[in-house]
Amino acid sequence: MKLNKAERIKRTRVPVTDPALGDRLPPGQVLTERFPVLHEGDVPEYDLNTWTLKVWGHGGEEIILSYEDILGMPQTTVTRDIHCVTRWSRFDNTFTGVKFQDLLKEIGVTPTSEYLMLHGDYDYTANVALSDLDCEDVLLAHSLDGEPLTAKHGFPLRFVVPHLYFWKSVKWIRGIEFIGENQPGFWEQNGFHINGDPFKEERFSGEDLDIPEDEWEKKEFD
Ligand SMILES: Nc1nc2c(c(=O)[nH]1)N[C@H]1C(S)=C(S)[C@@H](COP(=O)(O)O)O[C@H]1N2
Ligand SMILES: [Mo]
Repeated sequence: MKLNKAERIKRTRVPVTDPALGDRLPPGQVLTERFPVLHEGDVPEYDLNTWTLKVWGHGGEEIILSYEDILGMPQTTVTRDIHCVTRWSRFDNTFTGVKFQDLLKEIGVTPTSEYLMLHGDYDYTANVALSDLDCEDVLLAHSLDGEPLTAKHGFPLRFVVPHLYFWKSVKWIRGIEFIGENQPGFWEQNGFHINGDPFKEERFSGEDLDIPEDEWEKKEFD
């Protein structure tokens, strides 16, 4: 029997953390210099003239942004470590894009709900608390290390929430939905933790769920 993703991660040997990395590497993580590619489904292709980002659920009318709108907003660059629940961490990733805080200012949205659902192609979702997005280093990023994101890493726009496990950093972001009550997104419904703080090792949900096959079969780097 093939194990589902959460079950497989649970069974992998817990790596010994290099003490020289101090508190920088979260517990149970291994440092990698390569940049693994992980996702469900196909890599989308876009025409940037028709690409849109929608925002809804905030009380007002649905807001539809073009790629030009995003590039016209204040731009921010941050360098952060990222941590994947499959146990790799990568230090010093420099992302450029629009801070979530600036996006809200630019579109004049004052959130009244505490939770959001992020929607990425194709039909990928991740739930996040507003408090986890209301940070100086949460970006809708279009570039990594000064270059546009590659298609596999989320071109043209991805979320980057560096202080949560990387599954929350939705690639190919197309929708930002404000939701009244916290609801699990794709991986959160499939054995993973509702919050996902790597320093607290919030990897798995307690429930024993039936989980579909995952992207690990085609592990690759880009
Ligand atoms: N749209 C979308 N975003 C996604 C995913 C996905 O399947 N679809 N996978 C998530 C997971 S599980 C991880 S670990 C990271 C991987 O990002 P990377 O391929 O740039 O390393 O993207 C996240 N964002
Ligand atoms: Mo992941």
